Amino acid sequence: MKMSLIAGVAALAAGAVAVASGPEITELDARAVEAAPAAGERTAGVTVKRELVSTGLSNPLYVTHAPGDTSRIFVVEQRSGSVGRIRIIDLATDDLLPTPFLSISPVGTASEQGLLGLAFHPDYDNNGFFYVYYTNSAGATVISRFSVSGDPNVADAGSEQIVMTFGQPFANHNGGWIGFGPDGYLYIASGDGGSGGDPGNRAQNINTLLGKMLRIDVDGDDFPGSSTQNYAIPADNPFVGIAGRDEIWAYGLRNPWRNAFDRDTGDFFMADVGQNNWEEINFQPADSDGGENYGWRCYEGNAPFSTGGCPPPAELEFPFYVYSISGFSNPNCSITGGYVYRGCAMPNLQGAYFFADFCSGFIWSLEYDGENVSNLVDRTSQFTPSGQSPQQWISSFGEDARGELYICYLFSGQVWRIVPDTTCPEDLSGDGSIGSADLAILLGSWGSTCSPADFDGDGLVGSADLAILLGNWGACQ
Ligand SMILES: [Ca+2]
Ligand SMILES: [Ca+2]
Ligand SMILES: [Ca+2]
Ligand SMILES: [Ca+2]
Repeated sequence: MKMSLIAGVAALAAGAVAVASGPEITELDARAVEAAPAAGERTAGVTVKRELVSTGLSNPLYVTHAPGDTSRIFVVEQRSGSVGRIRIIDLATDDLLPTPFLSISPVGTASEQGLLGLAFHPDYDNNGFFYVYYTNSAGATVISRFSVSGDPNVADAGSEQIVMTFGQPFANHNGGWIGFGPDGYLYIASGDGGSGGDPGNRAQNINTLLGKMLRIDVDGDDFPGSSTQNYAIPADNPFVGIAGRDEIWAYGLRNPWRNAFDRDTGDFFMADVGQNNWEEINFQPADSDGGENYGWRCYEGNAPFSTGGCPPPAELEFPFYVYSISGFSNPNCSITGGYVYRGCAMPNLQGAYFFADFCSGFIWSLEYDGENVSNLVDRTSQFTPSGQSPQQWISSFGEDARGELYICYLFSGQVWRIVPDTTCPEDLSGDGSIGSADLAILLGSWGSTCSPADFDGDGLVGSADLAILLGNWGACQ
């Protein structure tokens, strides 16, 4: 009986889709859109909450996905003992697979050392290559390529090829984020080498790889005589042909802890951890030629830190957003950069850049268009159960293939998902009931692979979602 009902509903849907572009449906759709908040208030007006995805991880500090793979996310575990691991979560069930995708041992075990970054090759589907950033047992940075095995859920542990390695004078400020840009090149955040105050003045020194955003071409090898340098230099890197290391894309960074390209615009957001007073977010527009000096050790945020021998302020790129960590009982200590939301579940949240503070667990979002910050929202309470303190130790955000966002909590070993704060997800029009306006929206997105009308989360708007909507017809409960 139930099956025939669903089949009947599907047939109804198929018939309705044929007229989905007709005047009546279009009008309903337009009305539904008009009911949504105005563009300038969209992201600020959207409330979200978190949903537990997985627990029991060992110091999770990154979540990412393979290109186009909507079925899984990959979680980076910094270390358990001296073993750094990559774990897989099956998004159909949110189950954490018991067998790691990859284990790397030994990794450094002091301070901020361990497995810190992961990025899949843009052509992973065909070549099976992915890249990791870790500090080894000597504390040095290693960026390596591995390959997937015949089992898509297990990497070939023997496939390591070192791409690049460089020393780290101290155990902190290793950077560790890596990611492919829209240009197909691998970007690498290195950190200033550590201690405090950049005692070696490395971030401002264009002859060292520390304190930088690097940019390399992993598909070439400009160093055929070296087994530990397996990359090429993009010809348009800013220091090619002039003084300075050719790998450098931008400099003057202290410990850029989590960076992201806006997957829609290509703009680059770099969150740089401050020393004692200011946390900052830096911006690089998609059309940048690179070479920016983001100012560290000369400036912390917008405040002079140690300006001896520094270029004039006009030659520096200052952050577009800062917040204070100084002062008695200030709970904030260290920024954790996130992502510009471009997911499917919350269309009105498009364009909101999420970030957090590691120590306080505070979470904010804002919009930035390259000139102005708008719609800054402290979302901490949206992620905090009533009567509790904010959960601390946010080590990273992460993004799945659809653009939905995740939050990693380092010491509690948890990964959470950011989801719409609604008890009535079928009320697509937001008018408080489930009815014809919602049906029109669903039918208008029939077959879509990216829509809030995908209620069952299978990646497609279809008959199962229609059945859910019809089954809940009426007032939101
Ligand atoms: Ca080589
Ligand atoms: Ca050069
Ligand atoms: Ca409705
Ligand atoms: Ca669906």
